[in-house]
Amino acid sequence: MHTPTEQERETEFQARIDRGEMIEPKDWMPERYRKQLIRMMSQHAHSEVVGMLPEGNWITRAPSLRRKAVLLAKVQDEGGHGLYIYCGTETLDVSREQMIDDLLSGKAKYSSIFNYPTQTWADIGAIGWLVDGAAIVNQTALAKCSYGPYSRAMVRICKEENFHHKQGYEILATLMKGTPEQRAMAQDSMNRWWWPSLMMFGPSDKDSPNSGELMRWKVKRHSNDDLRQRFIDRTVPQAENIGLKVPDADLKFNPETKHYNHGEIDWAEFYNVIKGNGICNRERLKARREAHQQGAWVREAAEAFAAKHKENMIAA
Ligand code: FAQ
Repeated sequence: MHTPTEQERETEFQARIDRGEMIEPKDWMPERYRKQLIRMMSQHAHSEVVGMLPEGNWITRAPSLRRKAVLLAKVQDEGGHGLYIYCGTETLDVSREQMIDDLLSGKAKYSSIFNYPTQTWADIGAIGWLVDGAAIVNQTALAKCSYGPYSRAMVRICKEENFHHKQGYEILATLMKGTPEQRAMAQDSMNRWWWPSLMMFGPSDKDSPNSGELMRWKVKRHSNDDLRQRFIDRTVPQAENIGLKVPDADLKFNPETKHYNHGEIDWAEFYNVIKGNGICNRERLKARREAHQQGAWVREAAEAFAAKHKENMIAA
């Protein structure tokens, strides 16, 4: 019987992708596909977990019991998303320990957006509305990606992100109906979070080294710039609806393309943040390292419990 060569396997793999078939953990896949997915999915999981920090910062200061309950639920959801995506990544034969080590050593990235500080309550609104809004646009596309476990994780996560998005918008809409100080606080928050939210979609297409490969394998279904444009087009009318001004002097609706033209993104700022030099990079990693150390006893206890359980099973 003919044993397929590496080349033949890759050709068949690409044909499966082109036919729109889903790739599952036990299927053959090129090593590069596996590596790219581990990189992207683990970074995504890290983003969810590190993303709990800026919002967690406001749980004790939420302005009412209702706001506090909603924020607590949201932050817990993000932790759950992280665990869910870590599990999905483990199906690619990488251990949780390895992924966490890569985060804590600074080898693996997490989203640039979580290196900005939450200075006011309005920032909690901006994160829900803009950051979760951007995440939804990106993740709705990823829900149609070629890797089964990632695609299915995204379907569930997007449902929860929609709730996050609405609660964020409601916070800002409420502030915009408030006193002049509250309106100013909401606008200030919009001014600080708008551009970093656009950067969440990654570098412009011409400078995105991974996009070509990821799009050929249908991991990415749309380019960074296309998703960014989709986010802008749906978010600008929402801002106008509650009286917020988008901080972009060049923003203008183009009736021919039916899209908003927008100003130049400060890519120097983006690269500075992803290199580790943003306002909160060091603080975020320090918090994660401490949390990991403080959680050591939980991991040890869980392992001891699992070992005991196994012993009992064997004895029975
Ligand atoms: N931040 O070649 P590309 C959320 C890196 S979830 C940091 O275009 P790619 C929920 C990129 O890794 C938010 N690094 O890369 C929530 C690469 O470096 P590498 C997270 C970035 O992978 C809400 C290099 O630049 N979502 O927010 C960023 O094709 C509220 C070249 O870039 C995901 O991770 C960035 N923004 O496209 C939680 C979604 N952009 O790895 C709490 C999954 C680029 O080669 C509260 N990921 N880089 O060293 C993706 O869709 C893609 O990975 C992109 C980047 C679009 C982020």
